[in-house]
Amino acid sequence: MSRYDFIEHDPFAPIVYTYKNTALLHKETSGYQDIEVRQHPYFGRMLILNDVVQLTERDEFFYHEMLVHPILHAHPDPKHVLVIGGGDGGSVREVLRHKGIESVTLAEIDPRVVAVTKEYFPTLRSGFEDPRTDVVYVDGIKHVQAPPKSYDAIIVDSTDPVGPAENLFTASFFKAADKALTANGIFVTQSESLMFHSGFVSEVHNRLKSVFKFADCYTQALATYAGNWWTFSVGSRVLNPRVPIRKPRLGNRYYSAEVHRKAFLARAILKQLANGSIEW
Ligand code: AG3
Repeated sequence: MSRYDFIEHDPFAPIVYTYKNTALLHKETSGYQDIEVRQHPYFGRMLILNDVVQLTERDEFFYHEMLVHPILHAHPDPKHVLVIGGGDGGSVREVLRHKGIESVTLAEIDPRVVAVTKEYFPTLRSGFEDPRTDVVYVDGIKHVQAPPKSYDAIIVDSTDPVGPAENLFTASFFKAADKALTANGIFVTQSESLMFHSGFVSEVHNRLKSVFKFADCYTQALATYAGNWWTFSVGSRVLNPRVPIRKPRLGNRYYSAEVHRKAFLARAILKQLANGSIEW
């Protein structure tokens, strides 16, 4: 198999990453985007959408554990969870590890992302085989505007805010998400790099603040995303996301109560975000 370098074209990032010695395993253009799967000597298999790396086998657990577990541990008893985007199944897999989950709805716009990742990423697909999982191929915005049920948690595992995912970061989407939540429901979205996109993180934070009593933000270092210092933005009417109120189950690779508490931004930095941008 020929091996060659893959250069990431992330329109949202001021730097360019080159992954050395990748092998192309799959390439197609779906109705929504270009989908590629590559094999890398260090990162393992990589999922690439529109030339932007979405996950690698090597470090996806940091992203998926840190997207899912903080809000689910801040909730006393999550039963019904909605994942928007996340067609690779990684977030669904993590949700299902919580005892007491009765249903996970995955609202993914592109059926081909699900089909391709099911075929090429065996460590991600367990959630698709679970009877509690319901996959619907729909625009996440449409789904929250007319939700079939109320959710205890809504998790947005989207691509970058360019193209179709742009609408998933608007105040009107956050309002619709709030309505689709139960009274003590909780919301989280991946929200880009604190280093490179702090203006955007600030916009997301203030939009969440205009809808939810608790608007907060935590971070996780992720080697595979340009900017590395990745943010996750949270909204909730009644639950303080900073406080893990249930004991983490054993067996996480990274997430723990200690990690949860340390992940949240210092109040002074959150304040700067609320004021429009970070001073660096
Ligand atoms: N979701 C995409 C995270 C953002 C990636 N952006 C970037 N590299 N510029 C990841 C999907 C994994 N379930």
